[in-house]
Amino acid sequence: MEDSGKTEARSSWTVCVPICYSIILTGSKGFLKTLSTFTGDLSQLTAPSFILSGTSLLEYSAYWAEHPNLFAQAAKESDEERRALAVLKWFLATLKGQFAARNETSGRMFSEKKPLNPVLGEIFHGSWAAHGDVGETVLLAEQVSHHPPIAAYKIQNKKAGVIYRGFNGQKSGFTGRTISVKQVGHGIYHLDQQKEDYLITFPNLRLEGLLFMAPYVELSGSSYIVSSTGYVATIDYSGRGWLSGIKNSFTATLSKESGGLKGATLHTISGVWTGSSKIRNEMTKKETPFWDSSTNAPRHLNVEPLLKQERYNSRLLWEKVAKALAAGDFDLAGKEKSEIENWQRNLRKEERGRNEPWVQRYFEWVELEPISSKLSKFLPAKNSEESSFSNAWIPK
Ligand code: HCR
Repeated sequence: MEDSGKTEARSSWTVCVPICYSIILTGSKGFLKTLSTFTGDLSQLTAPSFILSGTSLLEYSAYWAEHPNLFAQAAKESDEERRALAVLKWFLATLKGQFAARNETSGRMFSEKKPLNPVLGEIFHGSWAAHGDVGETVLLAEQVSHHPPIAAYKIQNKKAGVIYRGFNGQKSGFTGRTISVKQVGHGIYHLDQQKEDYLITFPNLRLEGLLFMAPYVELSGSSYIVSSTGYVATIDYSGRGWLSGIKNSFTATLSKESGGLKGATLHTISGVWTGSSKIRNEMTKKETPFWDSSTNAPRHLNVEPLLKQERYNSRLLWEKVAKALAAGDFDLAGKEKSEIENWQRNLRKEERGRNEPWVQRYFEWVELEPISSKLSKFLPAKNSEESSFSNAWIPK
């Protein structure tokens, strides 16, 4: 009996491996051709069916609060420096979800997938239940632009008096081997009681593994968290690098800006954002563990049942496409997707005919946003010049 099981297993491997590889190779040939003509708009990139995800990109805003206790922690700290460190820890803890978790859950071969491109006005609502002394955390995200794709979001923990709002788009280019993605937008983390704000900038990323049809994300460059109390956190990312780099490593420093000058480094945090990191107090030289992504699982996000959702809610909107993709019925997925796209195209046409452009429901575009423009002057010159921090999508 045992033997026949083995033979069966062996024969299914011998059949599956060449078939799987030929599917991948055939797919990859066309895909590589598509990549060579890539215009820079990721949402328009045609990817092979087996790397299509049934999740809308709008849902990614939930990664910001997968650790609700860290999201609310700064509000509980009694001094400014500890609050700045708490915000930095929360930010670092979001990275694994945002940039690596999908690879780990979907296996080696079918790693990062292409998310669904949200429609204009799409809404994603979710919440994390209260636990311990951490109150409920609520997320509201809206797709505020379709061309180019831009998502705006607000995450709030009323009990702690914490609100995070941000907006996010992407600019990308193909370098011949990788797709480089510059994240456009920024976030503001606000503490009600302390009346403090933290400007958060986003890291750039590279999509690697494209030639092997197993895309994964690597972060590069630096991102910053600038506080209205003068603390500045600089996070430097390095990918695997072909010499000695460790995958997903980073070094972050916290200093206090004074009189327009960057102060001495107070703390250095280093490690791997998908794993563990440690913090060194630069005054005492003492090192202690900081955060471990591999032992702190994200908390469950609650989303209203489909029956209660409105047409524009992500899960209901994409339900049929997601189901077809999950069942491997790519023709049906394509048909359902086209139906949504055509519906949207007609809506835009009608709006143009009536000369009544779409009005966003929960967010508005402001040309002069006092908080981020004030804080951005503490960013390193190159960074503050590159993007405008005075424009933002903010909650209405
Ligand atoms: C690049 C990406 C879409 C954008 C995703 C963003 C930048 C969106 C905002 C979130 O806050 C953070 C974030 C995390 C994701 O890692 C990043 C996605 C990774 C892949 C996806 C591409 C559009 C996928 C293309 C895959 C093709 C080439 C096969």
